[in-house]
Amino acid sequence: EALRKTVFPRMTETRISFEDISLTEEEIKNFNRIHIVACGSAWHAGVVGRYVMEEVSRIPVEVDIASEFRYRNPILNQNDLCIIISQSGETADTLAALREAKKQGVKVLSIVNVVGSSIARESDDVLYTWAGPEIAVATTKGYTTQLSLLYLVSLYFAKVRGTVEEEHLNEYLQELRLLPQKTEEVLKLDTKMAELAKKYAQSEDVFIIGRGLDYAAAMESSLKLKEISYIHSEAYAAGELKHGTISLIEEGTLVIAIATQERLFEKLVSNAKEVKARGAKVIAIAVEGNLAMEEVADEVIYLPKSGDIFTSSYNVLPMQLFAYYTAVERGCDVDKPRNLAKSVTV
Ligand code: F1P
Repeated sequence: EALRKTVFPRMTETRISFEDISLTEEEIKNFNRIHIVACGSAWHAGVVGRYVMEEVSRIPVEVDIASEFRYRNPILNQNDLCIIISQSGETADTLAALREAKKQGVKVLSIVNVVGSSIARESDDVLYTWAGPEIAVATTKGYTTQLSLLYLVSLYFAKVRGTVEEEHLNEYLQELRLLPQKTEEVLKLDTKMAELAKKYAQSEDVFIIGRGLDYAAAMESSLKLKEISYIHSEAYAAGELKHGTISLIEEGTLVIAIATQERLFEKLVSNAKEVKARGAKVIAIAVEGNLAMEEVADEVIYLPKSGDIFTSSYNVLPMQLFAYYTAVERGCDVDKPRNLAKSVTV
C-alpha cells in the first residue's frame, strides 16, 4: 500500500483547469518554440515532455538542464514559452533559469508540487502536481505526476493549434483516463521486481538502454539506481551503444533494455542481441504481445498496451521498484539517501 501511494498519488482527485491560466489561445497558436528547463528527475520528465509536445502539437521544443541553461547565455525570442519543472519549486538553478526567461520577456508556465514555492510565485502560470507533502527525497510520484501534466499541456496546446484531429484527441484522452487503473496493474510487478533486485543487487555496473521515450525512462531509472542504491549505472540511447559503450559489456554485466515503444521495439531487440552476444545478462521491459525479447533476454517484464506516447507513465514504474528493492537489499536507507537534499537551494 505504501508503494502504491508512493508511485501514484492523488492526481485522480484533482481537476486541472486550463481556464485558470493566463496564456491566451492566440499566444498558444503563435508559439515558435518551447524551452523546458529543470534539474534531475524533473529534467528527465522534460525530455519526455519534448517528445510528446513535438509529436502532438508540432511546436519545436528544447530541453535544458537548468544549470547549463543558466550559464550558456540562452537565446529566447518573442513568441517562445518557457516551461519550468520542479517538484520543490525551490531548486536554485531552476529558479535562476526562470528569472533569465522572465528577463528576456518570455512567459513562464511552471509545473510544481509545492504550493506557494518561489518558482510557483514567480511564474506567469502554475500547474500543480498535487503529489502530496510527504514526497520522498528521490522523486518517484513527483516524476509520474509531472508526466501527467506534460501530457495534459501537450494535448491542450494540440487542441488549440488544431494539430490533432478531434477523433485522435478523444482517443488520447481516453487513454489518459486509464492511467490510474493501468498503474495499479503495473504495480503488481512488485514481487517480481523484488526477486530480480535480490538476484542482481550485487552488480557493480548496470547499463540501461532505450530509444525515444524509453531513453528518457532509461535516464530516470539510472538516476534512481544511483540515488538510492549507489550502484554505478549508465543510461544509453540504444543506438549509441555501438559508438563505444559496447566495449564495457562483458560476461555477466547487467543490461536493462527498455523497449516499450511499438515502432522502436525491433531495434531494441537487435540491441539486446548485441549485448547478449558479449555475455551480458539482459532484463527487458516490453509491452504485452511483443514476444520477441523472450528469445534474447534472461527476463522479460511486460507492461499493458497504452499506445506509444503514454508509455512513459508505465515504463519507469518497474524500474522505480527495482531501484527501491535493490537499495533495500544493499542495506541502504531509501528515505535518507546520502548526499541528496530534497531541494537543492545553493
Ligand atoms: C530536482 C532534483 C530531484 C532529485 C533530488 C534533487 O528537484 O534533482 O529530481 O530527486 O531531490 O533535486 P526539483 O527541482 O524537482 O525540486
